[in-house]
Amino acid sequence: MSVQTAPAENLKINRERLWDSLMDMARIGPGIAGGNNRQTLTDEDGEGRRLFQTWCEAAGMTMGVDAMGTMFMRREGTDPDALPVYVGSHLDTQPTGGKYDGVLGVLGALEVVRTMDDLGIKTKHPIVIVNWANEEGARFAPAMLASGVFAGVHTLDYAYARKDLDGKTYGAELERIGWKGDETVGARKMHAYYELHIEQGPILEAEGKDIGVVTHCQGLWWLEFTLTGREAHTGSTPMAMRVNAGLAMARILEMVQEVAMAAQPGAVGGVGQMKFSPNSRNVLPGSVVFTVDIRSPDQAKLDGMRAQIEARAAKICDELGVGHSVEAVGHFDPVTFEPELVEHVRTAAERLGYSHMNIISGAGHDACWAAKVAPATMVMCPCVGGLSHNEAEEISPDWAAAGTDVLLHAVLETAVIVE
Ligand code: HGY
Ligand code: MN
Ligand code: MN
Repeated sequence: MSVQTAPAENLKINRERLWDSLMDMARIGPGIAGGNNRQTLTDEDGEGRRLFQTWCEAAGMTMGVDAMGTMFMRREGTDPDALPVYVGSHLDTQPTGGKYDGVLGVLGALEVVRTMDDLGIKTKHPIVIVNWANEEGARFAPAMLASGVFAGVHTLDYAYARKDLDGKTYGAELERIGWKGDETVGARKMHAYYELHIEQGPILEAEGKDIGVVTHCQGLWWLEFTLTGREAHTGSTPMAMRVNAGLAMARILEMVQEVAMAAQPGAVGGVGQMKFSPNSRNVLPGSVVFTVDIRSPDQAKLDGMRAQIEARAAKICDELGVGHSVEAVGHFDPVTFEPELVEHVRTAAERLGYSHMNIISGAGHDACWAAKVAPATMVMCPCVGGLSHNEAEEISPDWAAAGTDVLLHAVLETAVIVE
């Protein structure tokens, strides 16, 4: 009989086993400065997937893989007809990524299942652990590509056609590493979705809190600008004769900073990737391609920044005689997570005696797309100095354990313990 009992406050995960699994995974696709370079659909990603599969199958779970390469590991519930509670994140990393971004959420979910197995805990709803493919969007834009297809935001054809900087497509690379599954993307229905993730910002550590109760996630635009100048000699071309796409890019970056600062509080804007062609020291660039990343939890502010940046960028380029085009290559509106699940996270932190505070996620996560198709929320733990997307990303074993303990309790509340 399924009863809605709350997990006991002394119910906790095996923190040593969790930390060992994080360190074991971190050995796959090592970076050059202590972090990871396990970019999506690389051989290293494939190796990490196989290790995760081995661990899950050793815990008696069965694997499904969809046509985007997302992995689903199922632990049976007592009611086979009940929709599963999904718990997950991503194993792919940035090229100079940390050991915990995404990985804590996937291996924290595995630790939840392992703890349930240790204690013989049965739940009405099955549990499914998810390793979403291509969350980072570093190699194939946009970020959260596979969860976006799952939520019906992108088509499979669009996703397969996405190219990396070497011109390789997502579809070809997925075939190459042998992780193109046969499941229809998005066919699975979720009872609920939870994601544990490091904050990737400084707030929780600065406030001395163990747990972030994530109520919302800020929205995002990725605006890819292509500026067209005229290739010319950097030495013999008089300044007045230049059609300088590099200068236009610099003025646009300065303008983005100004627009984001004027939109404070609660707005960010910047550029992480740019490409000069022909990228030769003594040739003025014929083409400059770069992506502006702007975000805000406030819809009007987010869209207002986009409109202002596009209008002012056009003016900057016209003044310099530089051609320009802009394409939105990534977008999601601000997300409000499911209040009932948010409350499960909050009461779990209180039951376990962990300090906590409400927080809005600054980074995007697969939970943002999961929230379009199911009740969803997140649990966050601090990270040292708020640093992430950097090989020096660090968390404490205490923070990892606290976040996973809360995840365990919230998942059990939703999956319903069966005595
Ligand atoms: O871009 C993001 O917010 C996430 O790290 N993919
Ligand atoms: Mn992440
Ligand atoms: Mn990330």
